[in-house]
Amino acid sequence: MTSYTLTYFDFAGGRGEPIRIALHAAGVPFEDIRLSFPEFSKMRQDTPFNALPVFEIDGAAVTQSNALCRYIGKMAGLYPADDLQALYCDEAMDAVEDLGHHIGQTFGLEGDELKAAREKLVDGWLTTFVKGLSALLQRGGGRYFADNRLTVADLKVLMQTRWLRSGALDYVPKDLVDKIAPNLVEHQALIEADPRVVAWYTSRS
Ligand SMILES: N[C@@H](CCC(=O)N[C@@H](CS)C(=O)NCC(=O)O)C(=O)O
Repeated sequence: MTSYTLTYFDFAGGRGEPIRIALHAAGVPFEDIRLSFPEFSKMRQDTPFNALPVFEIDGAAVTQSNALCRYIGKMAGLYPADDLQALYCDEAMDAVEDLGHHIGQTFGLEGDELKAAREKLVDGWLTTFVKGLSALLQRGGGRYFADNRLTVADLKVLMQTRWLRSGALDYVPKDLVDKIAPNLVEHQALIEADPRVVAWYTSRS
């Protein structure tokens, strides 16, 4: 039997969590390795791109979260078979990656520098991407990003919406998404209530 291991940080979000949920939805047993940031620092040079997630299939490492979402999404029935719907699914996932990249550029900043960078982000890329994702959701019919059903794109966007609304990002207003993209708030509730998502969190509790 093929063995699967996912190594990511110990929190329910980011690039790793959609992969965990999809693996669980696929009924694929996997070793869920969760690292603290100090633990990652010690082993980052041993990862292919000095980053997580790292997925291992029979011990062979594979990286890149969206590629992994597609691969496992296919196993779980969470990736569209139709090429156009697959394109829509990929587009939303890549937009989340770009948004994460812009937010990531403010990590490590402190004090006034952090404040200025985050405020610039809120007035710029963050608003652009939240509005853009909102428009993609609208194009998909308002409930899902692609294929009129749950796909890995919904899982990936859920992580981003949850993060932005959590208040965890200093100087990013918690209600930014609520104000400019209420359909993403409804989307968060819909995806969090999906039986496959609920089943993952039930399995963890
Ligand atoms: N393109 C990669 C990016 C991976 C990435 O940047 N991961 C972050 C965590 S979500 C990381 O490990 N960063 C390394 C660091 O901050 O040192 C992917 O999509 O998997």
